[in-house]
Amino acid sequence: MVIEFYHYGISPPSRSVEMTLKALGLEYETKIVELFQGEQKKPEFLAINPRGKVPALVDGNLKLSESRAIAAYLCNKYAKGEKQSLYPTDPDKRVLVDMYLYITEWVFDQMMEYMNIGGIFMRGEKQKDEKLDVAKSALKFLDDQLGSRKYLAGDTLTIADFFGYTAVTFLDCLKFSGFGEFPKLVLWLGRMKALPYNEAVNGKALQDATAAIQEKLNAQK
Ligand SMILES: N[C@@H](CCC(=O)N[C@@H](CS)C(=O)NCC(=O)O)C(=O)O
Repeated sequence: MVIEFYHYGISPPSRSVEMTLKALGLEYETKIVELFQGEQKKPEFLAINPRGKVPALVDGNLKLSESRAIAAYLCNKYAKGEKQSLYPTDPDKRVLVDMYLYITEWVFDQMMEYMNIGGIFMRGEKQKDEKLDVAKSALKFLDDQLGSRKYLAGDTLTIADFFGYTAVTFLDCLKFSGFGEFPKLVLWLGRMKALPYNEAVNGKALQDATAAIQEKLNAQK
């Protein structure tokens, strides 16, 4: 039975799960949940995720939500050989990935505090410029943590990188131009952009998100 992936392109956690699906080379069927039409609160979707949020995933009898749990599950169940490094089985390595899975949730929250996506879409507001420092403090934290490492949890790509990447690049929707202050972060972003599935997962999705957000912001000028 094929994996069903409940997705909405603008959603960074959804795209992190999709990066995991692609990195593992899994087949899946995408089911778009139109968030702005409220499809996530309809009974059909609530039967899959009672919290009414994307992403969600159905694999056989399992109905899964929470993006980080889904990405970890996919690796636990399907990663073979070299792909196991995406979520290593060695406890000493895995704990570093888990650590960054939690940290990237905080990073995402910091981005959202500044970006004010709900306010832009629902209440005709703008991003919260007074919170730019909040977003930048998370970028600085990642820049410091990366140091001379290639990826967040070491020199090997892991699922934690997917979550960090989609959180940080969400800033592109506001045409954020301050990445230059964080040179190690820029190098890491370059590595992530070069992944063979990056464009398929994030390219058009980020462009569409940018267009939708900019349209809302321009309408307020
Ligand atoms: N902690 C959850 C967060 C999921 C989440 O907040 N999804 C948002 C999109 S990014 C959503 O579905 N929002 C619609 C709603 O809350 O009605 C995860 O990582 O999966």
